[in-house]
Amino acid sequence: MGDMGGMDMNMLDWSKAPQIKKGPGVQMIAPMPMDRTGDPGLGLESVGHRVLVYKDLIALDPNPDPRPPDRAMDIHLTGNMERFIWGFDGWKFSENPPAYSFRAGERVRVTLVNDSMMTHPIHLHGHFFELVHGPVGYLPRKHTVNVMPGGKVSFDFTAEGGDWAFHCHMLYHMHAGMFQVFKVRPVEGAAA
Ligand SMILES: [Cu+2]
Repeated sequence: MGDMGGMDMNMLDWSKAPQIKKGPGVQMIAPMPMDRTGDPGLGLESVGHRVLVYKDLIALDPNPDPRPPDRAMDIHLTGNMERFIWGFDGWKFSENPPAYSFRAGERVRVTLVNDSMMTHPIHLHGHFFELVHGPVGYLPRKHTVNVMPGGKVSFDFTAEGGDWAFHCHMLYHMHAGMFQVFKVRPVEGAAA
């Protein structure tokens, strides 16, 4: 019990991510999330042939908005495998979390941190975003990105006005709560 308690303490250090809502929907918080975009996917580590990885990608066309980000934010991919709860920052969508808010036209760097032991393909509607690696001006553009267990992925995007679904593309994770809204408003209505 003492040992287990110690392990739980180590895997659930809330100070690593103060924005996460505490509760049963969070089983662990990655103690040292790493950029794993150069790693082969799970199960492809020792297949005996070359495996393409995100770090191999380069955009064919110049990026349409090469501005550096105005601000940066982290979003944690959280879950509890035993209770089959999935979410973002400790919230299931059915708990009505506050939407992630943006101003139209702003350029934001989002870092996804995977606090679970599964890969999650995270999908944003209405946008292409640029993974933050590769030659400047030719960053790879995606609308979905796999985030490996204990991994983190950063992307930059230019917010387009509207309410946009943001969710894990494993639909049973989405239905279990891993869904949110990117709410993008004109500058005048930014406080709305
Ligand atoms: Cu998922």
